[in-house]
Amino acid sequence: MLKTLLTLATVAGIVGCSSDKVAAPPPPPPGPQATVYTATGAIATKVDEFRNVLGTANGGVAGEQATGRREINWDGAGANPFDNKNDFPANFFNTNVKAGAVFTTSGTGFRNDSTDFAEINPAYGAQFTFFSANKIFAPVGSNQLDQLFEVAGQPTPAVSRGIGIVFSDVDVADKTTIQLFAQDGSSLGTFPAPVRSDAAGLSFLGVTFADAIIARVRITLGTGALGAGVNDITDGGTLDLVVLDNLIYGEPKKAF
Ligand SMILES: [Ca+2]
Ligand SMILES: [Ca+2]
Repeated sequence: MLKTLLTLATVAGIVGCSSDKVAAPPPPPPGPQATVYTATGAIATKVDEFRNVLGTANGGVAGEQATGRREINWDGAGANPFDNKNDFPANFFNTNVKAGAVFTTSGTGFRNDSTDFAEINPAYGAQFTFFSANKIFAPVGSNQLDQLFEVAGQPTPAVSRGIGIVFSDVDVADKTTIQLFAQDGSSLGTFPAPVRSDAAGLSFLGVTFADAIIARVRITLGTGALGAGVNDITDGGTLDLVVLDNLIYGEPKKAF
Protein backbone atom coordinates (compact mmCIF):
# COMPACT_ATOMS: atom_id res chain seq x y z
CA MET A 1 0.00 0.00 0.00
CA LEU A 2 2.79 2.33 0.94
CA LYS A 3 4.51 1.59 -2.32
CA THR A 4 1.31 2.37 -4.24
CA LEU A 5 0.93 5.69 -2.47
CA LEU A 6 4.50 6.61 -3.19
CA THR A 7 4.02 5.68 -6.80
CA LEU A 8 0.88 7.77 -7.02
CA ALA A 9 2.65 10.62 -5.29
CA THR A 10 5.47 10.36 -7.77
CA VAL A 11 3.10 10.32 -10.70
CA ALA A 12 1.20 13.23 -9.19
CA GLY A 13 4.47 15.04 -8.79
CA ILE A 14 5.37 14.50 -12.39
CA VAL A 15 1.93 15.56 -13.52
CA GLY A 16 2.15 18.55 -11.22
CA CYS A 17 5.48 19.55 -12.70
CA SER A 18 4.11 19.14 -16.15
CA SER A 19 1.05 21.24 -15.52
CA ASP A 20 3.17 23.92 -13.82
CA LYS A 21 5.46 24.13 -16.77
CA VAL A 22 5.88 27.73 -17.86
CA ALA A 23 6.67 28.56 -21.42
CA ALA A 24 10.19 29.95 -21.87
CA PRO A 25 10.17 33.74 -22.21
CA PRO A 26 10.56 34.93 -25.77
CA PRO A 27 14.12 35.93 -26.68
CA PRO A 28 14.82 39.65 -26.44
CA PRO A 29 14.40 41.47 -29.72
CA PRO A 30 17.64 41.58 -31.68
CA GLY A 31 19.65 44.77 -31.30
CA PRO A 32 20.76 46.90 -34.18
CA GLN A 33 22.81 44.86 -36.63
CA ALA A 34 26.53 45.66 -36.58
CA THR A 35 28.83 45.19 -39.54
CA VAL A 36 32.39 44.40 -38.46
CA TYR A 37 35.61 45.02 -40.38
CA THR A 38 38.89 43.50 -39.23
CA ALA A 39 42.41 43.19 -40.58
CA THR A 40 45.88 42.48 -39.29
CA GLY A 41 49.27 42.65 -40.92
CA ALA A 42 48.80 44.61 -44.15
CA ILE A 43 45.73 46.55 -43.01
CA ALA A 44 45.73 49.47 -45.48
CA THR A 45 43.23 47.95 -47.92
CA LYS A 46 40.71 47.23 -45.18
CA VAL A 47 41.18 50.69 -43.67
CA ASP A 48 40.44 52.24 -47.08
CA GLU A 49 37.38 50.03 -47.47
CA PHE A 50 36.13 51.22 -44.10
CA ARG A 51 36.76 54.87 -45.01
CA ASN A 52 34.78 54.41 -48.19
CA VAL A 53 31.86 52.83 -46.35
CA LEU A 54 31.57 55.94 -44.18
CA GLY A 55 32.05 58.34 -47.10
CA THR A 56 33.79 61.60 -47.90
CA ALA A 57 36.45 62.94 -45.55
CA ASN A 58 35.11 66.03 -43.76
CA GLY A 59 38.45 66.93 -42.16
CA GLY A 60 38.13 69.70 -39.58
CA VAL A 61 35.17 71.46 -41.20
CA ALA A 62 33.01 73.02 -38.46
CA GLY A 63 29.36 72.11 -38.28
CA GLU A 64 27.41 68.93 -38.87
CA GLN A 65 27.83 67.63 -42.42
CA ALA A 66 25.12 65.63 -44.17
CA THR A 67 27.31 62.60 -44.85
CA GLY A 68 30.88 61.37 -44.64
CA ARG A 69 33.50 60.70 -42.03
CA ARG A 70 36.06 62.26 -39.75
CA GLU A 71 39.52 60.89 -39.05
CA ILE A 72 42.14 61.55 -36.39
CA ASN A 73 45.68 60.48 -37.30
CA TRP A 74 47.42 62.42 -34.46
CA ASP A 75 50.05 63.66 -36.91
CA GLY A 76 49.08 67.30 -37.59
CA ALA A 77 51.45 70.13 -36.79
CA GLY A 78 48.79 71.74 -34.60
CA ALA A 79 49.39 69.05 -32.01
CA ASN A 80 53.13 69.64 -31.87
CA PRO A 81 53.04 71.77 -28.69
CA PHE A 82 51.41 68.88 -26.84
CA ASP A 83 53.42 65.99 -28.24
CA ASN A 84 55.50 63.65 -26.08
CA LYS A 85 53.97 64.95 -22.87
CA ASN A 86 51.20 63.61 -20.66
CA ASP A 87 48.66 66.40 -20.98
CA PHE A 88 47.25 66.19 -24.51
CA PRO A 89 43.96 68.14 -24.31
CA ALA A 90 40.93 65.86 -24.13
CA ASN A 91 38.93 68.26 -26.29
CA PHE A 92 41.69 69.09 -28.82
CA PHE A 93 39.75 67.39 -31.60
CA ASN A 94 36.70 69.53 -31.20
CA THR A 95 38.30 72.87 -30.30
CA ASN A 96 41.74 73.25 -31.90
CA VAL A 97 40.62 70.89 -34.68
CA LYS A 98 36.86 70.74 -35.19
CA ALA A 99 36.43 67.03 -35.76
CA GLY A 100 33.65 66.25 -33.28
CA ALA A 101 35.59 64.00 -30.89
CA VAL A 102 36.36 64.37 -27.18
CA PHE A 103 37.96 61.85 -24.86
CA THR A 104 37.79 60.80 -21.22
CA THR A 105 39.84 58.33 -19.20
CA SER A 106 40.02 57.06 -15.65
CA GLY A 107 43.79 57.58 -15.96
CA THR A 108 45.66 60.84 -15.48
CA GLY A 109 45.73 62.16 -19.05
CA PHE A 110 46.54 61.47 -22.67
CA ARG A 111 49.79 61.29 -24.59
CA ASN A 112 50.36 61.97 -28.29
CA ASP A 113 53.75 60.49 -29.09
CA SER A 114 56.20 60.77 -32.00
CA THR A 115 58.80 58.43 -30.47
CA ASP A 116 56.73 55.24 -30.19
CA PHE A 117 56.59 56.06 -26.45
CA ALA A 118 60.33 55.40 -26.11
CA GLU A 119 60.66 58.35 -23.74
CA ILE A 120 58.39 56.53 -21.29
CA ASN A 121 60.28 53.24 -21.64
CA PRO A 122 63.15 52.75 -24.13
CA ALA A 123 61.90 49.22 -24.85
CA TYR A 124 58.73 50.67 -26.41
CA GLY A 125 60.66 51.99 -29.39
CA ALA A 126 60.91 48.44 -30.67
CA GLN A 127 57.42 47.49 -29.50
CA PHE A 128 55.06 50.00 -31.09
CA THR A 129 54.76 51.48 -34.53
CA PHE A 130 52.54 53.93 -36.39
CA PHE A 131 50.13 53.43 -39.25
CA SER A 132 50.12 57.09 -40.29
CA ALA A 133 53.51 58.73 -39.80
CA ASN A 134 54.54 59.31 -37.24
CA LYS A 135 52.49 59.86 -34.10
CA ILE A 136 50.47 57.43 -32.02
CA PHE A 137 48.28 57.85 -28.95
CA ALA A 138 47.50 56.35 -25.55
CA PRO A 139 45.91 57.30 -22.24
CA VAL A 140 48.29 57.87 -19.31
CA GLY A 141 47.92 55.75 -16.18
CA SER A 142 45.18 53.59 -17.68
CA ASN A 143 44.66 51.27 -20.61
CA GLN A 144 41.12 52.51 -21.19
CA LEU A 145 39.62 55.61 -22.72
CA ASP A 146 36.21 56.68 -23.99
CA GLN A 147 35.56 58.62 -27.16
CA LEU A 148 32.44 60.79 -27.14
CA PHE A 149 30.98 62.56 -30.14
CA GLU A 150 29.97 66.20 -30.50
CA VAL A 151 28.73 68.23 -33.42
CA ALA A 152 31.94 69.45 -35.06
CA GLY A 153 33.08 72.65 -33.38
CA GLN A 154 30.20 72.72 -30.89
CA PRO A 155 29.78 71.29 -27.36
CA THR A 156 26.63 69.52 -28.53
CA PRO A 157 26.30 65.77 -27.91
CA ALA A 158 26.25 63.76 -31.10
CA VAL A 159 26.03 60.19 -32.36
CA SER A 160 27.91 58.36 -35.09
CA ARG A 161 27.13 55.39 -37.32
CA GLY A 162 30.56 53.81 -37.15
CA ILE A 163 34.01 53.76 -35.60
CA GLY A 164 37.25 52.16 -36.79
CA ILE A 165 40.55 52.08 -34.94
CA VAL A 166 44.11 51.11 -35.87
CA PHE A 167 45.91 49.40 -32.98
CA SER A 168 49.61 48.73 -32.50
CA ASP A 169 50.84 45.53 -30.87
CA VAL A 170 47.77 43.47 -29.98
CA ASP A 171 49.27 40.22 -28.64
CA VAL A 172 46.47 38.66 -26.56
CA ALA A 173 43.09 37.72 -28.03
CA ASP A 174 39.88 39.36 -26.80
CA LYS A 175 41.58 41.88 -24.48
CA THR A 176 41.81 44.83 -26.86
CA THR A 177 38.21 45.77 -27.54
CA ILE A 178 35.78 48.46 -28.66
CA GLN A 179 32.55 48.57 -26.66
CA LEU A 180 29.86 50.78 -28.13
CA PHE A 181 27.06 52.52 -26.23
CA ALA A 182 23.84 54.10 -27.38
CA GLN A 183 22.60 57.46 -26.18
CA ASP A 184 20.54 55.80 -23.39
CA GLY A 185 23.69 54.11 -22.07
CA SER A 186 22.77 50.64 -23.32
CA SER A 187 25.56 48.55 -24.84
CA LEU A 188 25.54 48.01 -28.59
CA GLY A 189 28.13 45.26 -28.26
CA THR A 190 31.78 44.59 -27.50
CA PHE A 191 34.07 43.84 -30.42
CA PRO A 192 37.62 42.40 -30.14
CA ALA A 193 40.56 43.60 -32.21
CA PRO A 194 42.46 40.88 -34.05
CA VAL A 195 45.84 39.74 -32.71
CA ARG A 196 48.78 41.04 -34.74
CA SER A 197 49.95 38.70 -37.46
CA ASP A 198 53.39 40.10 -38.19
CA ALA A 199 56.32 41.93 -36.62
CA ALA A 200 54.99 45.34 -37.66
CA GLY A 201 52.10 44.57 -35.37
CA LEU A 202 49.18 46.63 -36.71
CA SER A 203 45.56 45.56 -36.32
CA PHE A 204 42.36 47.21 -37.51
CA LEU A 205 38.84 46.91 -36.12
CA GLY A 206 35.86 48.82 -37.48
CA VAL A 207 32.15 48.59 -36.67
CA THR A 208 29.27 50.27 -38.46
CA PHE A 209 25.49 50.42 -38.08
CA ALA A 210 22.90 51.50 -40.61
CA ASP A 211 22.07 54.58 -38.54
CA ALA A 212 23.99 56.99 -36.30
CA ILE A 213 23.36 55.35 -32.92
CA ILE A 214 26.80 55.30 -31.26
CA ALA A 215 27.08 57.89 -28.49
CA ARG A 216 30.17 56.55 -26.72
CA VAL A 217 33.08 54.30 -27.65
CA ARG A 218 34.93 52.55 -24.84
CA ILE A 219 38.39 51.59 -26.04
CA THR A 220 40.30 49.02 -23.99
CA LEU A 221 43.96 48.65 -24.93
CA GLY A 222 45.40 45.27 -23.95
CA THR A 223 45.68 44.41 -20.26
CA GLY A 224 47.55 47.29 -18.66
CA ALA A 225 48.89 50.82 -18.84
CA LEU A 226 52.25 51.95 -20.20
CA GLY A 227 54.92 52.68 -17.61
CA ALA A 228 58.64 53.20 -17.12
CA GLY A 229 59.11 49.77 -15.58
CA VAL A 230 56.37 47.99 -17.48
CA ASN A 231 57.42 45.79 -20.37
CA ASP A 232 55.15 44.13 -22.91
CA ILE A 233 54.29 40.45 -22.61
CA THR A 234 56.50 39.82 -25.65
CA ASP A 235 59.44 41.57 -23.97
CA GLY A 236 59.76 39.99 -20.55
CA GLY A 237 56.65 41.56 -19.03
CA THR A 238 53.30 40.21 -17.92
CA LEU A 239 50.93 42.70 -19.57
CA ASP A 240 49.84 43.06 -23.17
CA LEU A 241 50.56 46.71 -23.91
CA VAL A 242 48.68 48.22 -26.85
CA VAL A 243 48.41 51.77 -28.22
CA LEU A 244 46.35 53.25 -31.02
CA ASP A 245 46.75 55.27 -34.17
CA ASN A 246 44.05 56.33 -36.63
CA LEU A 247 40.49 56.81 -35.39
CA ILE A 248 37.96 56.86 -38.24
CA TYR A 249 34.29 57.59 -37.52
CA GLY A 250 31.07 58.51 -39.18
CA GLU A 251 30.07 62.18 -39.22
CA PRO A 252 28.85 63.10 -35.70
CA LYS A 253 25.14 63.91 -35.87
CA LYS A 254 23.34 65.96 -33.24
CA ALA A 255 21.80 63.60 -30.69
CA PHE A 256 18.12 64.06 -29.84
CA1 LIG B 1 49.57 58.63 -36.76
CA1 LIG C 1 51.47 44.14 -26.93
